[in-house]
Amino acid sequence: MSSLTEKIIRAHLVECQGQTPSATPAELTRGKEIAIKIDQALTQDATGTMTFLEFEAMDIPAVKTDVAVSYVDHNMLQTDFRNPDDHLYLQSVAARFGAYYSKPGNGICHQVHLERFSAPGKTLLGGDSHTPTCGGAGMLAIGAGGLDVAIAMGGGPFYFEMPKIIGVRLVGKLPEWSAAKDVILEMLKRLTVKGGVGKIFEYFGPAVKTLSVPERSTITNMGAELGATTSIFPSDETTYQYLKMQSREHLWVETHGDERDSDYDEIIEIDLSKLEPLMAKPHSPDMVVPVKELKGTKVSQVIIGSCTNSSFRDLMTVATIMKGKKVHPNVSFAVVPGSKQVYEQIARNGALADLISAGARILESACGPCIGMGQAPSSQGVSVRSFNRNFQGRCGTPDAFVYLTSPEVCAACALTGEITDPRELGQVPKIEWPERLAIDDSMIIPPPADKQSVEIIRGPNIKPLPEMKPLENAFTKEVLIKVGDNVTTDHIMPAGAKILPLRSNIPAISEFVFSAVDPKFVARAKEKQGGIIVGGDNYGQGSSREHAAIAPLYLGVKAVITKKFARIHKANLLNFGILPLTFIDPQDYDKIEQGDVLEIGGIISAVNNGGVIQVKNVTKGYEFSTKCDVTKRNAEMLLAGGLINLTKNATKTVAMGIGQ
Ligand code: MIC
Ligand code: SF4
Repeated sequence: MSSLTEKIIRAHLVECQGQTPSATPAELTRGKEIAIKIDQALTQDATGTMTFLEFEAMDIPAVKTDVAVSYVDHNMLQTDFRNPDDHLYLQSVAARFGAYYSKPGNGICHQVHLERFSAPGKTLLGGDSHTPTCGGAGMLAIGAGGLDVAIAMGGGPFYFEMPKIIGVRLVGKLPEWSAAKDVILEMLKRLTVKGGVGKIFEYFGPAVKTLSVPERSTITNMGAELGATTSIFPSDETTYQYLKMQSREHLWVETHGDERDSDYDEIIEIDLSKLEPLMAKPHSPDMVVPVKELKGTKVSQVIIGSCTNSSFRDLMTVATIMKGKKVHPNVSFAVVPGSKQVYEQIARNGALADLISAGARILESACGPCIGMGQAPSSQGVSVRSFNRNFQGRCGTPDAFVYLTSPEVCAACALTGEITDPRELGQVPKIEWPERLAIDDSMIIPPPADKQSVEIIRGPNIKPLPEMKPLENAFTKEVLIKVGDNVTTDHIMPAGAKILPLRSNIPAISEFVFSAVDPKFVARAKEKQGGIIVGGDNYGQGSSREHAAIAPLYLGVKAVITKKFARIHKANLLNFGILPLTFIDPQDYDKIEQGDVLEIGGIISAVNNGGVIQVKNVTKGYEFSTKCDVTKRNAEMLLAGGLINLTKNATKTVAMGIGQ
């Protein structure tokens, strides 16, 4: 008897606290390291070029997961040679090593993966924080740094700390005009952006059957904003119908937990019938309030899209609301279909014409405005989006105000030009689902039979990884920057139309580290020849981008001291040999200032023993204690200067766990 999460983990368990699991069921102690076998891997272009460069460095002839897909969906503007260079590299490297290649235009990785590859009961590791989207189809789907994905593609297991399993019991039924988005916004309201750190949310209960798979996926997708390791739904009759519609019903298996309260570390209950339309205010996904509280706020832009809400269900809902009506004159209204499949369907059934006629600007199927690739709002503009992240500046306009909400609320705002509760619109749209779709996978290129003969194409935008040095036992360095709680990887290493195309070029992208937070950071880091970053709680939340570790490393950052790290970012720091330290007494955070010189010694033995490291604040003349909370495996790679260095040693495959 156990939760669904534990069942899937046990079926994939490769290592538990350093031991190979034996016939007796292993104790899945919360917070202790486990390793699981990965069945499927996904990459996307913005993190994927690094991932494949790392994969190449491993000298493994072909990917070993059952399925590996290289998607192109982030860097699509092609304003110069950089993006197309990346695309060519990704297409050729996927063919060379046996991964599928999803061409630009085929859609957002998570939406396409859900449609075409998701398989209940299987594990998926993706180089993108919203990989849990496929949890809506009963997969244990986890986002990770690119190097961890490269290792999984090479057949190595994925190591992580066993999270707590939180059961989310859903009861009741969503009222008219409330949506799955309101379920996850309610979770964010209750738990905040750090409430899911070290946790997996497992949804269960009588209301699960009232939600379609894309609706479930909206919820699991945005579990990333809670900081959760992942979120998962059971696989049931609804999952079967979804897979049947995709002509993939042969992959269906029924999966569920035993739904006893004792199977979970904690239970949260949400009565769907009590949920009203909700909205997250600027500049954090947990600033959630009822839409009616914001009624009347003038809106200049509305966008439907992103991996959270761009499914057939979402676009049909919006098209049905907009049919025969016109977008408000002061609103720029954009629609970004999540995949070619969705786009083609709404084109064939006429819904696209309804959207165009209403005044929508239709964009190609991609991440687009969600990651600041176009459609930046005007100065101080108010943008209402069906997306998942509204960190300040992410949209491309630093002083714009981005609100996150359901497609229903977006449509209502587009029509009225102000924040509007959709319940004012009257009759709720009814969506007809096709029983089966005409499937066209022509934009997913399978690997060729003669992989070995494929030549990998490397344009000038593809630069090799910088060299990493073994960890020093002691150093004295300045605090280059001190930041507060919930700092995101978008703050550390921004994206957007100007910076995203540099993802394959670490020297070039490192010029933008912390650029929106402190434009002088890079010059200071160079002048001081590196230093230390001090952060608050949940440091490094958000995106999985490794660049938030590699680019600071390139600038000479040796240690990051925080109150607490977000999961993926800490793993990325370890993978690239930056020392992650946490304050033992959080009050020591308050005493440090930017510019303080810190002396850190006795590092090697402390890292080896998972111990305490004393830090001397030379400027202010006091000492404080920090903890380097790492496993034996982490310690080895930290000392070697990161996982790539470790694997360059003779013990290559053993260090990665590949072939075990
Ligand atoms: C995001 O939504 O922030 C991204 C862009 O998809 C990132 C990945 C990246 O930085 O390339 C993510 O969520 O991991
Ligand atoms: Fe793309 Fe936005 Fe989803 Fe990230 S959150 S994968 S940028 S659509």
